[in-house]
Amino acid sequence: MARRCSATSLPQLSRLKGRYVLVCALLAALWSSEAQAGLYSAVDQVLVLDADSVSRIFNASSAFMVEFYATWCGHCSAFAPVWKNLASDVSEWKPAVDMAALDCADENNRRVCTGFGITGYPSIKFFPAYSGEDFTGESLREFPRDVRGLRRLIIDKLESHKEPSPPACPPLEPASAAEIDGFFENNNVQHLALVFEENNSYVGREVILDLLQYENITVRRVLSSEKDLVSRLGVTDFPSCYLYYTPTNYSRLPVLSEARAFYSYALQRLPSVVRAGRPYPAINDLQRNQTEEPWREFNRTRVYMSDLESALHYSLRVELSAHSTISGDALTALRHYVSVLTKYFPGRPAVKGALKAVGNWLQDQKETQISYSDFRTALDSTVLSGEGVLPAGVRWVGCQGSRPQFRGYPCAVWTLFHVLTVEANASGSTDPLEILQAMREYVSSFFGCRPCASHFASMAQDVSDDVTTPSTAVWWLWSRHNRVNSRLAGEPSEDPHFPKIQWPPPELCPKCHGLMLGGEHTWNKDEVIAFLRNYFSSERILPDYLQEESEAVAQQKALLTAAQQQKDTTRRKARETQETPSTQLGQEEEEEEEEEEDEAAAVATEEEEPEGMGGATEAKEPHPAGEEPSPLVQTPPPGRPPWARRRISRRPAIVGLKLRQTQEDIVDLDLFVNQHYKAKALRALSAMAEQQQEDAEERRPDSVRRMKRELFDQQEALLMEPYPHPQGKRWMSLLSVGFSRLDVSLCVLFYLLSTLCLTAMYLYFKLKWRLRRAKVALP
Ligand SMILES: Cc1cc2nc3c(=O)[nH]c(=O)nc-3n(C[C@H](O)[C@H](O)[C@H](O)COP(=O)(O)OP(=O)(O)OC[C@H]3O[C@@H](n4cnc5c(N)ncnc54)[C@H](O)[C@@H]3O)c2cc1C
Ligand SMILES: *[C@@H]1O[C@H](CO)[C@@H](O)[C@H](O)[C@H]1NC(C)=O
Ligand SMILES: *[C@@H]1O[C@H](CO)[C@@H](O)[C@H](O)[C@H]1NC(C)=O
Ligand SMILES: *[C@@H]1O[C@H](CO)[C@@H](O)[C@H](O)[C@H]1NC(C)=O
Ligand SMILES: *[C@@H]1O[C@H](CO)[C@@H](O)[C@H](O)[C@H]1NC(C)=O
Ligand SMILES: *[C@@H]1O[C@H](CO)[C@@H](O)[C@H](O)[C@H]1NC(C)=O
Ligand SMILES: *[C@@H]1O[C@H](CO)[C@@H](O)[C@H](O)[C@H]1NC(C)=O
Ligand SMILES: CC(=O)N[C@H]1CO[C@H](CO)[C@@H](O)[C@@H]1O
Repeated sequence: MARRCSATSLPQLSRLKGRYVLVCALLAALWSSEAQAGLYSAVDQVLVLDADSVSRIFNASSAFMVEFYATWCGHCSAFAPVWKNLASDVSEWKPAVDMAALDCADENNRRVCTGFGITGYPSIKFFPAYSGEDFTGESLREFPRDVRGLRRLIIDKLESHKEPSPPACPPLEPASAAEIDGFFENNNVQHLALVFEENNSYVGREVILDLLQYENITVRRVLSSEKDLVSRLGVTDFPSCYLYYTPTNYSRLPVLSEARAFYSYALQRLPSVVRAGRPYPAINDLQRNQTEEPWREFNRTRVYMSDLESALHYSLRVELSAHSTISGDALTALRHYVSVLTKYFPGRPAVKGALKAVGNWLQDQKETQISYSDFRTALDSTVLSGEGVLPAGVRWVGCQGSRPQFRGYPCAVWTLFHVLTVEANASGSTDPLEILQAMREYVSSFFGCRPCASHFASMAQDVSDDVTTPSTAVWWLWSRHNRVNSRLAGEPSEDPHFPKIQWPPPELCPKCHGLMLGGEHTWNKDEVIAFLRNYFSSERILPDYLQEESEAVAQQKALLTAAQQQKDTTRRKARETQETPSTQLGQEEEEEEEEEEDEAAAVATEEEEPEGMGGATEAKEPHPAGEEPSPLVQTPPPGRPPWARRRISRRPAIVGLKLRQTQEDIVDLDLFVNQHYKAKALRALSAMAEQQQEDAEERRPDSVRRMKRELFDQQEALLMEPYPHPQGKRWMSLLSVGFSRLDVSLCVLFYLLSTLCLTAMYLYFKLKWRLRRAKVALP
């Protein structure tokens, strides 16, 4: 199938080709047996290996810990959470040692596993940096089954690593007094942190590795037996951590508890310590110039109503507008979303009134499908009926980013749902899953960032098992949010002024943090819930920077009038056009113009938005049709958040028009993926390039398949369907990859075209041959 499709290289179609090769490859994957999902996925920080990608562990600049498992083995599924937790626990160590897993139950990996001499599962092998292809790994027999033990094992392996050791691995051996004295002469860093500890403690080495990706700081361990230094600094506690500048200038690092997590927390956030490769955040980043949105001062430990109202505006007026009609699962999602908002949104009376009116309107809709423009009319006309008003435009406050591409909407979405879970608990809700289900459905049906949606969906699979009371719902959302933070720390989407940390940090909630017996960090569940219930409570939400209600009403009315006027004008124009002979064309134009008119209203509404968040504004941007940049090499246009970029024009009346715009979307999507999943995306994209030559889809690693599915789902959603899982396409979603009819029919079309082309060639040559024969036969 794939081969046939990719053989269609008619020049005029070549622009579409790359895309449809992918489509075809995915179709091919459907025909072949769907490989099993395995125990690890893209949301885990474990590199999923397979027969093709296993070569990555050879001659790599980092060492590898590889787990060989079988999906069906009970011990393996029991061990998988440990391996995942370990991977996220040591995710900062990746440049020195990376974590991987390989599913030996997968037919295609059988040969590889045999080659490594794997006989039982789970097995763990250590591959030092720069291992050769013929090296079968160092078996770690009787390995510990807990995170702490495994982490120490990794350190032991790194310490005994033979040359050449991983270049990124910092020195782990204890420092001597002489070394410390000459340190600043030989090194150009600002901070030197010394962890004083006993010979058998691992804390120092763990902190050294935790800080390995940070610049402007060096961490060394000093043993308690180093009497000279110990007495010079007057060290009495082991372990303890000191910041050392000169023999007379040093200070003890103030921490809540003397343990690894607290040292790392504190050191990573010292002034001028930055993650390597990230631009050093300039202080004046936050002082905007005249042309930009002014910076709104805010308290970082508070929640602002302005963010929540902006999130509502953006989701209801911009994000939803990507769906011209809403039905099926998407309609259910919308009903649930509006329903929890009506019940629990702790807003101003005017906003609550507007939400209530929209909720009632939705309830009155008995059809199986609604049009977005009707929904929008219902939302906007609440101001005319005096039921309330949802202010238009976005004003981020607590969710401001230091650059337009950072924070904003996704930050406010998190905040909104945290507030809703807390509010549901406070108002005595009896259904613990109400909010989380509404969130899951909203995110999966509408959230503009499609990869986020699929990651969230896979994280939220187990929600109904874990959440039994409204207060565990609060806890659940917090813990998933922290998992996302851990995965995204250091990614290009991270705002350097708002680093992604495990939240709340010790200074914000000291009681939330605790230590287990072995010195492992732990969260005090009850304290965290209590903290969240206070932090996100409705009484604490600040009303600063909110638009005045009267102002909002006046603005909304003006917008409605303007939209109405424009409608009248276009109607009149359309009628005039209709009177000319080509009536049919006229009608088409009218339809089209009505679409534009909606856009115009949306644009008008989004006037206040900082650049980049206005999805509708985006649609106006002309794109030179001739130069289609390659999706893989284009650099991102500055100043646009990835989610804004994909939300482009929604209701084109003509498919041809739509196709062109969708292509732009694809470019943006790739950028997004590139930005957000640097490493994973590179893996996946290179795999995809290979994909175009061969159709060995089932052998792809899970993460790659997932990535592709995401890419594909997103393209598909944009290309054809106003909502992701329309009922009419049951058979397609049954196959677990949502295909749109257009994709399938284009593939079939290509197939037919290539067949036609081949037939034509065949007929041509046959004719020619016959003519020649006739000529020869002539005397
Ligand atoms: C459902 C969902 C899935 C997402 N998936 C992805 C993804 O896969 N890839 C991607 O690149 N981006 C994803 N994002 C976006 C990403 O999580 C951030 O929202 C975005 O990068 C902006 O980050 P931020 O710095 O504003 O902090 P955010 O993570 O948005 O947090 C907002 C605020 O909430 C508070 N907070 C932080 N952690 C917690 C916590 N654990 N509990 C309670 N409050 C907390 C802090 O005050 C923080 O400033 C997703 C967003 C959502 C809503
Ligand atoms: C291993 O990688 C280095 C550079 O990273 C390269 O010079 C060397 O040739 C590679 N060795 C093999 C056997 O591939
Ligand atoms: C630290 O302990 C190891 C073994 O536990 C021992 O071999 C080594 O000599 C000790 N080093 C010091 C400085 O005591
Ligand atoms: C100690 O060194 C730090 C960093 O160089 C400096 O900021 C601080 O002022 C110094 N303190 C004293 C007392 O000299
Ligand atoms: C170290 O910090 C200083 C500011 O104190 C900064 O100018 C410098 O760029 C930082 N170095 C690195 C490598 O980030
Ligand atoms: C002001 O902001 C605009 C838009 O971001 C930018 O192009 C311009 O260079 C900035 N000017 C200064 C002086 O920073
Ligand atoms: C921010 O809010 C907290 C809690 O209300 C308060 O203690 C703190 O002083 C505030 N910070 C600023 C800078 O206003
Ligand atoms: C109103 C209500 O039911 N609040 C509950 C929220 O959850 C906590 C448990 O953490 C309960 O104690 C409250 O009663």
